[in-house]
Amino acid sequence: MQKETADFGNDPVCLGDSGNRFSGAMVRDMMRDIVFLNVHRKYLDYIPSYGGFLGIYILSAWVNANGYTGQGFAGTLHQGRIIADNLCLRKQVEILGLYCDYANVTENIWLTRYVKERYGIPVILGGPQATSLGEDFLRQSGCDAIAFYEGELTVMELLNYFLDGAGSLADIRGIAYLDEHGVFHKNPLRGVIHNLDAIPFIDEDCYLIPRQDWSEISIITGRGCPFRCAFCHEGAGAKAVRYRSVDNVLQEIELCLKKMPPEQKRRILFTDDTFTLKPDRVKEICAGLKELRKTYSFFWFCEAHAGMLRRCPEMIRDLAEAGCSRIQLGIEAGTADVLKAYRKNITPDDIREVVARCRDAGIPQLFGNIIVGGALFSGEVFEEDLKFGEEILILGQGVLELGVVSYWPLPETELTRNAASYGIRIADPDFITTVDDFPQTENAEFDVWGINACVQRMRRKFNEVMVNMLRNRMIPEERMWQWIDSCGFTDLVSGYWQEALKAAPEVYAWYHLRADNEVITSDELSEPFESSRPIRVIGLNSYAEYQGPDRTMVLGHELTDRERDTLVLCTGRITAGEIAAEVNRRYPEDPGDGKPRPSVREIILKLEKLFLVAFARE
Ligand code: B12
Ligand code: SF4
Repeated sequence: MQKETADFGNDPVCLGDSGNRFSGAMVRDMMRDIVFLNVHRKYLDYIPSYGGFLGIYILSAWVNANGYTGQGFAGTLHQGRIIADNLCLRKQVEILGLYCDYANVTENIWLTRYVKERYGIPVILGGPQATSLGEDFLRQSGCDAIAFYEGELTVMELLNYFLDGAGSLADIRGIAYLDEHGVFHKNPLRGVIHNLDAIPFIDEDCYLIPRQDWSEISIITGRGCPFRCAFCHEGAGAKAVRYRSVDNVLQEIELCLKKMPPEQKRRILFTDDTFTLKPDRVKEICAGLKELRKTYSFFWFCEAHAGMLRRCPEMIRDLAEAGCSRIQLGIEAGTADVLKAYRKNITPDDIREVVARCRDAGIPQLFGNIIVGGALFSGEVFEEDLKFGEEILILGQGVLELGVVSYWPLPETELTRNAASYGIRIADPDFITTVDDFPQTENAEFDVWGINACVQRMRRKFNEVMVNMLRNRMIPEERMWQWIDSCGFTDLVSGYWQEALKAAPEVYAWYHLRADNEVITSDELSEPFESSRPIRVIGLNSYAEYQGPDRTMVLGHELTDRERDTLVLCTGRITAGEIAAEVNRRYPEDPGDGKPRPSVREIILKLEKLFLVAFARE
């Protein structure tokens, strides 16, 4: 029962600030048995929104379908605290259920203590990180029970116990708790749910705060993973793979599509680790998505195992034909030895082939991470990874982007358990020093700062490779058109390529002006070259620096004085013929240094090749 209460009648309680700030008044005014919170501190001015936080909403849907009422909320710890106050003061919740992953253990300890001390309601906790928590966590937080692995069945028994006094904690499988004498108990685990179709769909009632944005939905079509990757939580606690039926998945998608406002770009994210495990099933889902795309426009994204795509390349075609916009691929490393140590069941050649095949099939975006500071990491491995990353970026021709992450030693994984045999020393077992921004491992060659420097170097290098690809026209024109429409970037340009385009402003401006129909290329001129009006596409006051005779730097290009003056005259106000006359008037003499002197026409074409100049469309 709640210890402190306050009677606020039916008026909404606003414990937060007004305006755009988060306010408890947004919480639906109703009673519910359990509220699931997935909260993280807002670190680095960022909070992830991708992925749907399905666990807490699926649990809500499950309890709602089974005689209790439950709702979920994902956000910041601060918001979670406001919600807890709001609900507890108004007696609108009986139990709090917290989601815990590697990144929010201390937050959950704090929140549990806060709620227990102030309001005394039961607090239970589950989620991927729960498996590694036990007695210490229970004592530190005052949490009433930790639930391991899948939560649906366990949560029902916990609700029966806490709300209706039915059964006893000792009989609930898959939990740990302290009994009334403070003695720790860990009960036997329970089996997994086999019939995933029995799990109801998430609907509006599952949201504590009515969902404003229906433009993006996440769907998970199966659970478990047959692989045993040495760094992965799933790999460690691998569960039998189970699938929802294709009909069940498509039915949920269609229901969501109906809710999603057609004027917004609709996105569907498949969050399964194992979406591409069964080619026939992928084919069926793709056929269903193709059918749905006849009625609804939407983008969709999925995760894929490179080994599966390599073995069954027809899946890539199926995904592409069904309009898959982005595939997240487990790349992780660029050497066979490291991939083997990770038990990825793939080779660098598999990755190369999959990247090329996805590119050729027309998948617009591929994403993969390279892990720095993981298994067998050394200076040599780092150099190999750099080379491999550069190679596949070039191979991808703009389709692929690579994230660079430092290795996170997730608990219970093979790599964490046997870190030393992979050459890893875990620098901070308590995970205090990172908010997703700082390495947690060291090895014989690098301390954490050395690993940090490697992460930075690799990120810079990949950005540099991408910028060079843009400047050297290594991205097919059609892709550039897909990326840049007349209003700016389209949805089809990924974040890292956007960054690269920002670092090559002349390339962006050149394509943007062309997309806007303002300029054309020299190949498209219908009039004689001399009558064209060359026009520069970037501002000299931002990007040109005079460094002395015959050396003016423009975006990394060194221009001679004739080239520089030509660029200055390219404003679209005078023709190429007039520019040539003026430049030749200023530089009548051949310097006689024995080098062939380019004509002004050649200079203009060179400036065009460097993306500095285009031609005004009359
Ligand atoms: C989509 C996704 C994301 C999304 C959405 C996150 C989310 N929480 O849903 C985003 C991109 C935000 C994300 C971020 C991170 N993720 Co992530 N993510 C996933 C992914 C691929 C799918 C999640 C999902 O939808 N699962 C399906 C649902 C049904 O399962 P569930 O959420 O685990 O919930 C079930 C149980 O855990 C339990 N349960 C959950 N909560 C509760 C609460 C109570 C009270 C009870 C009783 C039970 C219970 O019951 C649920 C139903 O059975 C998983 C892999 C996976 N297969 O789960 C990784 C995974 C959860 N992510 C992981 C990690 C490490 C992270 C990050 C910490 C890493 C990082 N640096 O980015 C961040 C966390 C940042 C943050 N602030 O949230 C790890 C977690 C490992 C661990 N020990 O913590 C996983 C398991 C990946 C892996 N294989 O290693 N992730
Ligand atoms: S990394 Fe992916 S494939 Fe490997 S065990 Fe984890 S979920 Fe499975």
